[in-house]
Amino acid sequence: MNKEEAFRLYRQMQLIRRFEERCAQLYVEGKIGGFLHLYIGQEAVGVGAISTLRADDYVIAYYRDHGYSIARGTNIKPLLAELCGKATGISRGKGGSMHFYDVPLGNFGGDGIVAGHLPLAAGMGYAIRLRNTDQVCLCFFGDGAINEGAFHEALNVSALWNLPVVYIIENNRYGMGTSLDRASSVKELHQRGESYGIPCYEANGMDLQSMQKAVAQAVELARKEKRPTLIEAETYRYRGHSMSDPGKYRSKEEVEEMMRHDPILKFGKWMIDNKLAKQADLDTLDKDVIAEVDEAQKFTEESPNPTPESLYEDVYVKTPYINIPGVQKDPAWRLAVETDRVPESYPAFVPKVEA
Ligand SMILES: Cc1ncc(C[n+]2csc(CCOP(=O)(O)OP(=O)(O)O)c2C)c(N)n1
Ligand SMILES: [Mg+2]
Repeated sequence: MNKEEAFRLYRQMQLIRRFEERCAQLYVEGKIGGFLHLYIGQEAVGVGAISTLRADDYVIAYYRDHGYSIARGTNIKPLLAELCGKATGISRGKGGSMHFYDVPLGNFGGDGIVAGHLPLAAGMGYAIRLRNTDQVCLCFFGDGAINEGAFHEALNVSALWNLPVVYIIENNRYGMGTSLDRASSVKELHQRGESYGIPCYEANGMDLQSMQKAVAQAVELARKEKRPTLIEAETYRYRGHSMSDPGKYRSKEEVEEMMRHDPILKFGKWMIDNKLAKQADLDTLDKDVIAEVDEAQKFTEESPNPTPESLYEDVYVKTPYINIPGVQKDPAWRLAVETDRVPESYPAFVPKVEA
């Protein structure tokens, strides 16, 4: 790895860390509502994996999704604005923490249903086959997803139809609060791929280069031979499952021990040992990253809230079918009824509008 690439990846990991720390602060201040799942501790998985992709490849992920967007190159301004429910957010303030999307960058977002997006990843792999391109889809999920039926269905069909999808388990040892030891009969999670005849690799998710090596092999296999792969990345989350989790299911000592293997410190040390950087360079970079997060916060604070009208936009169920008592009195609803287009195939429906 050359110096420029090392700095680029180090910066991405550090930006994720500082972004997430700021999110935690804004959540405590009541500026971020809803769920908030932080990626602190797991940065090397997303950054290492995504660094092996081409610009036209696809990413799809679960709800702990902030890191992938940053690694894919989305500016953090619309990301922070999304978390604060602002109209300038990446999903117009309506998705929040679990739904960062950036389709022009090939990022098909985070999904709140555990394993719900694995069949979607298989579908994306199928679309690649139909179009006959050599793109690849990376699909990230937690260790909690591997006992869901959707995991098995997606892996089976991916093997059967030769779909170019790389499935990456982020094994951080816990689901919401249940340890993997209590939830999984097989502890070596990558072995699950063997039941479907899928090549499987293990990677150290606390080590950026270990991630790159494993995912690069899998991406090559997907691109050249249209074969799926299952990768298990061993990692750890430092914070609770979400902001409301006091983390009573694990000891302080365990968390402290894992923090000694911090992926950012490890990669920084590697850069210094290999004369790619001095500590002072990394300190300057950190200041620069914090300034970028400050800017994003300023942008967010100055951004408008979504308008009431926008409640009726971006929804599948067209407005006449939204049946909220008294909604007809809302001028925004009336406007939406006048302008919204209901597909002709829908049964005729005349909303009752009170005079
Ligand atoms: C189908 C389904 N079941 C249950 C939940 C509730 N739930 C949300 S996150 C979670 C734990 C998932 O843990 P894991 O996959 O290991 O991801 P991690 O949070 O550790 O990154 C559960 C059970 C859900 N969102 N979807
Ligand atoms: Mg987990």
